[in-house]
Amino acid sequence: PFRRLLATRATVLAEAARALAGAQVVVATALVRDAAVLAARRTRPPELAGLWELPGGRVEAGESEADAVVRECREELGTDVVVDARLGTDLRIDAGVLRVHAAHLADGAPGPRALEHSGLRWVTAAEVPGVDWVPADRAVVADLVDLLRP
Ligand code: DCP
Repeated sequence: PFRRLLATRATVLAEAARALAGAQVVVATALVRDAAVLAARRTRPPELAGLWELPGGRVEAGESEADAVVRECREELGTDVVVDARLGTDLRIDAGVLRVHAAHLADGAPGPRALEHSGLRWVTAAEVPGVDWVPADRAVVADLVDLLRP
């Protein structure tokens, strides 16, 4: 427990340092429904096209990470989500730092549609490791499996 506490504090400090350095934050959404998470197939850039991601995008100025998750899900999936807990730690990507947030569909919200992706699929815990994820998202596979386990 003590080593875990130290590791947790180191992670918090590293995140604070990156925030002070002004790294661009990109949010990704682990949208969960019926013990499955939504994977979305990217269309760009060429090196990521065809690979699957947790949908999301850049946090804009004056926006919280949760606001950005809600906005990106409206833009990309045409639906309303409620943001739950952070999942995993900061992931370094070329664009800055990627932070995953778990979420669920808001009451009465329509099912997601691929408005900006070339496909959507609901993935169970058993299927998560076999998905052809974009490199950054592959790092949260274990956390996704834990999240989806009953
Ligand atoms: N990214 C990722 N994994 C995700 C989501 C995003 O690795 N689950 C990466 C891919 C991009 C960067 O983050 O390099 C930004 O993502 P998007 O292109 O989806 O974000 P935006 O649409 O906000 O950016 P822009 O319109 O500027 O391309």
